[in-house]
Amino acid sequence: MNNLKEKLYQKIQEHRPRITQLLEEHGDTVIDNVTVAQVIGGMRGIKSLVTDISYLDPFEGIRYRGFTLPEVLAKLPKPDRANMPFVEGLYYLLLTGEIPTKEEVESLVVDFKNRRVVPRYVWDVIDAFPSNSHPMAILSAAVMSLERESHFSSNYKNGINKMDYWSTTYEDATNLLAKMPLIGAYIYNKLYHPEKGHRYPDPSLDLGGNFAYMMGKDSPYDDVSRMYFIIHADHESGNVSAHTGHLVASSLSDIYYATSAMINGLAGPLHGLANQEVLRWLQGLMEQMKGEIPSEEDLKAYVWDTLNSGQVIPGYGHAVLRKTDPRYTVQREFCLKNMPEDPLFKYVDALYKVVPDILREQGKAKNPWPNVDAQSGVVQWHYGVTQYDFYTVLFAIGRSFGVLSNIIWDRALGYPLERPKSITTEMLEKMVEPK
Ligand code: AMX
Repeated sequence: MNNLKEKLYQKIQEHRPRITQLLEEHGDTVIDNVTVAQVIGGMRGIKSLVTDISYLDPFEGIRYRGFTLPEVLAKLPKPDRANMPFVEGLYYLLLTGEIPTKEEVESLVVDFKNRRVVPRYVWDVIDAFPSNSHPMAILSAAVMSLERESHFSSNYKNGINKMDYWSTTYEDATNLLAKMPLIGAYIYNKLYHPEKGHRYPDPSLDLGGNFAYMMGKDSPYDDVSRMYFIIHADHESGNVSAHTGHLVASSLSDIYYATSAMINGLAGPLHGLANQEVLRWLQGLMEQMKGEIPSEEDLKAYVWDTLNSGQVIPGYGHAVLRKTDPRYTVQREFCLKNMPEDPLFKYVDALYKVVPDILREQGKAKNPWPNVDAQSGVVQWHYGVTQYDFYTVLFAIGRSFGVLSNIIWDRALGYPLERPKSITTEMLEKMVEPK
């Protein structure tokens, strides 16, 4: 076992009795009530999932294993001359709850490199897609094609012990995470730069650095990649992508099935696709302005036009958050430091000053503040990734770290098949009838 897997095993052994004790001593204790509005309204806020990987406070935003994003970015070891940490170190943190030393991360970086060879048939699957396919559809299929590599599935067929499910799941998850950036870069080059061809990985580089290299991007795009993958990694368990991954894996489908499914959920415009929607919306504004700098009145009119035509303002609002998303803030600070004069960034910043008031005045959105997606595309655009269909692929690579860490722990703690109860509308009506 490598040092991360050993440490993880130790943490699993320590954690298992806590779940057993909760179930045995408090299995019938009520911790939440459910309202009609929650049942009809997408189960908002019902406490019905457990995860220790991350927690989303409505006012503070996400914490990974108790650490805020600025703390994660400050504490995790960084490659030499980089300003953003190793993504591999984040995986260590998500799985164990501990900040790794630089030596521990460097050994994990080597492990990731050893796992990143992508079988030839995956490139064939990607190449078979028409060039006008959405990159998320291609990514999902590419991940799915790797299913035949699953150690969990082959061991399950041979009657593996339940207590060891986590171990083969760890192998599958780490193998897939090491390959995902290569698959993402291959899709990017195939769709948008077929003339340049495929770049082979650089054995000297960490995950983020190699992704930038394979995308054909110079520094600081390596740091952009590290930042991007880290801030998108997890947002507790109830969001569509994380929940889908957990749900599918709960039937003991292996992580290839579960990851492909979570990618499909992320591809919706209310979730991961919102970052491409933001760019499309900003472009619309820029076209309308014909190169002129918009006044505050122009911006307000554009926002109201969008709302009055029955559309949402992309990049604003959130199902749980009730403040500006710290993932927005991390990227804003990156922009202020590295690209303050970028025209799109200036638009985004100017909109930040008018959108929240307008959403409050309209009175529908429970959260008028920007979410992660209001900034993400702008950073990518600045560094030449202008094909905004691709942005959700970057989100998916990052999100896989959280989803897969969760699934490894689900297996370790023996969480069962997910099976909530549904009822009919008539039953609901009867339940609320005055007695
Ligand atoms: N612009 C306009 N209206 C908005 C809005 C926005 N940004 N956010 C919410 N609303 C509206 C909803 O459409 C809903 O209207 P309805 O009553 O007519 O159906 C009403 O406000 C109440 O919605 P809510 O409870 O505040 O939000 P929600 O939990 O139902 O949905 C979200 C959350 C993110 C889907 C929603 O805010 C939205 O559509 N935002 C724009 C898309 C976006 O940025 N998505 C990215 C989210 C982050 C992520 O997952 N990547």
